[in-house]
Amino acid sequence: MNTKIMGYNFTEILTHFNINSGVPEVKPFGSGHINDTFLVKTSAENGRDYLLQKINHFVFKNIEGLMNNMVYITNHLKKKTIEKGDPEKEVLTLVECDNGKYYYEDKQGNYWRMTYFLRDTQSYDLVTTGQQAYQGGVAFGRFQYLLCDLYPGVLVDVIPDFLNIEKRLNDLEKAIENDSAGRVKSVKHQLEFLLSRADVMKEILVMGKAGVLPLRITHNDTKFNNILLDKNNNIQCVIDLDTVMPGYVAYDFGDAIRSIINTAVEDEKDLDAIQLNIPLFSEFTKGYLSQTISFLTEQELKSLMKGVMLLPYMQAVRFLTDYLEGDVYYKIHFAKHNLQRTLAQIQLLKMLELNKKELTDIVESEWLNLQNSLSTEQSAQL
Ligand code: ADP
Ligand code: GN1
Ligand code: MG
Repeated sequence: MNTKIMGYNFTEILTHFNINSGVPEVKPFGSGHINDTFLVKTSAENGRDYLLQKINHFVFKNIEGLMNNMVYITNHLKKKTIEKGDPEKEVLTLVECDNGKYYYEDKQGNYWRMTYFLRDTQSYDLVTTGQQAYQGGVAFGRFQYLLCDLYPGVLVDVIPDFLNIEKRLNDLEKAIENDSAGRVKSVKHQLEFLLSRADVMKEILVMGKAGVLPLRITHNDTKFNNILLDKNNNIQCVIDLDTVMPGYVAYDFGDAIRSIINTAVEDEKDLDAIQLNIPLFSEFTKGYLSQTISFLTEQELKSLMKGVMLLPYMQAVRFLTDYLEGDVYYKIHFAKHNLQRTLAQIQLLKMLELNKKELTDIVESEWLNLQNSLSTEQSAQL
């Protein structure tokens, strides 16, 4: 077994998880920006494979709270899935450790957790087909639906104010003031662009604080690569549950659209390649509303487009803050990676601003279509 990758002693780490692994092969996996993920391929006959993750405890300061959330959520989802589906395929399964917990702290103070690896699944950084987009909508809509009977306060706020734009803008202001990496003067235009939109981007927060939008349990990291599709490109499982906590539905809708509607990747260098794939927007919306129509309020429906504008904006603010702070939060793969990510998100926002009316009309018409077909179904049953 390749016991040492990146300096971690996997032989030791794996002994603490309740698995029958034979002599496993461990290799880095996935393209996330925060945690370190490894595929553990076992040599046991017909053995299960596992996904081992080192949780980034600089980002997630309350590991116990985070893991309690994850256990709570996966148990709830499994209970809800058991009647009609296969909980082991459709919901992440955590592996217990020899300390009775679902995470292990190694001697270096790193935190590890493990889930069953879901075979024959695929995650995508870029969405290309209407079916994928529709299934993404079903996945995140159903996720919210299955959790909407829970009181949001049962979960710990794993990162307080995670998607609070006011807080993110304050962080940006502090980064400008400190200018610790000496980069502020090189991003004057980007700062102007972002700061000029600060007020309008606070609308969801204002509506939430006023009680117009209900707090629900939301995923809060609905990038498309946080769902697994099966061989036929149908939804199998929503993953990356670290940030599941109280939030507004528009956050999940907006962040998913951010990764679906863009014809290019999140950090695209060629800004002309960043165009909108509007048919994918319609498909995602159709799938999302099909699962959420039973509980979404009218105000929540109206807030969805605000989320579509807010999430690329917030991401640009976060990437730029990290760039100004000297790249301390997101993993980067080259020197100006956070700047390139910022530019790409700003470009995406510009495209969304140009097409806002068309997108707003689509949300409305998909909603009406769905309501019409539901009432036709109901009258046919009478
Ligand atoms: P990160 O926080 O680093 O984004 P994720 O939990 O999203 O970590 O996992 C990274 C990648 O690993 C995912 O995009 C997906 O491709 C893959 N993955 C995660 N969990 C599983 C699983 N249980 N089975 C199969 N693949 C998985
Ligand atoms: C991070 O871990 P990953 O790559 O799924 C980040 C998200 C951002 C995303 C941008 C805890 O998600 O909030 O939207 O990068 N996660 C955290 O790609 O900050
Ligand atoms: Mg992820």
